[in-house]
Amino acid sequence: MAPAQQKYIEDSFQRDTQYIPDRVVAQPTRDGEWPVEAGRYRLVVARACPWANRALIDRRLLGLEDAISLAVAGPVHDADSWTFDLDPGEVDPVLGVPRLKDAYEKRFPGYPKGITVPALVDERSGEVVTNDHPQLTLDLSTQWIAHHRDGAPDLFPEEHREEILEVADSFYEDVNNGVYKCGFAGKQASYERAYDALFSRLDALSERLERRRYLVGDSITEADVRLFTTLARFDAVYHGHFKCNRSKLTEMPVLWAYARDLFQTPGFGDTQDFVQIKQHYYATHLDINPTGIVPKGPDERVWATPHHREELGGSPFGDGTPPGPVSEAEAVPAAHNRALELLGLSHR
Ligand SMILES: N[C@@H](CCC(=O)N[C@@H](CS)C(=O)NCC(=O)O)C(=O)O
Repeated sequence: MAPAQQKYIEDSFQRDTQYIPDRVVAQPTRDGEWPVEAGRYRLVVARACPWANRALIDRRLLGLEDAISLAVAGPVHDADSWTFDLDPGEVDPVLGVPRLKDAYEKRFPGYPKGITVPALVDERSGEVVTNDHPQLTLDLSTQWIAHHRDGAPDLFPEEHREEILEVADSFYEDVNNGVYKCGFAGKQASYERAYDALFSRLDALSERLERRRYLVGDSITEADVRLFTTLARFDAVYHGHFKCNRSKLTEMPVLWAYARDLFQTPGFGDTQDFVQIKQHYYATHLDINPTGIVPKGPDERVWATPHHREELGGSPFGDGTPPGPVSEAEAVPAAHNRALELLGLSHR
């Protein structure tokens, strides 16, 4: 089933990026700005979604788990909404609703657009606050500082902000969104255009990363988070389901080592649920996979192989430290990501 926000214009996939523009900020000064407050907001994600995965990784790297609670929707949504079908009684235990749509409708009755993740929901009112994930992820870094853990990295350092946004923008259209443009192309020519743009951008990124460990500066930044969530899904989904098949990630040596380096860093690999990732794409997009059959492979244990990227220098967390193990309540089941046990990244 096609996502509600999926649109074809002149046979090319067009992403709806008109978000609910509200923000949660340290010092609200105007309408549409909500106050940072620990225990007030619930981050709703689906583990499959690469955009939601960015927020999930940031929340973990920054140690915001106690400040912002987490709701995980089931991997397969219908045309109407993501649903909380993984929870007891198929109802989110905090929001008390079965569908994410209920939070959107509570704030905007008749909400006409896609019910998308990630979404931040006000636990008090049950109303959606924002689904503007590019802003939300930056705000986790810059507005929630008072609630960051000791040793939290600076994912959006002042001195690199311009470059981080420039680099992330450079691969957004061709890579992050590019895989969708390949997968949902309605005409051969638009597919080929997207495919060519995707792989030439990946080649350029390989070149950039050949001699530097991270995309910007010497430590992990928001730019790495934004590239990683697409690379993590590449061989499991985009190579087959979306026909991005010039090369697998495992056949692009620099990017593959870069992606494994991040995967093996606490906060990245331990948020990846390969079972849910595959279930979501293959069983939700029945227009491009009408049988709904979910492939068994590839074997994700290859993510645990050595990458040797530490030889390039850099330090993942700058002056900070890695996050501790993921809590049992938020852990990806071992059978859904068999690389984690090999890497000693299982839950505490
Ligand atoms: N429209 C936003 C939101 C993120 C998004 O598309 N999330 C997908 C899952 S990966 C979603 O929630 N789709 C459900 C829908 O569109 O109805 C974007 O594309 O950046």
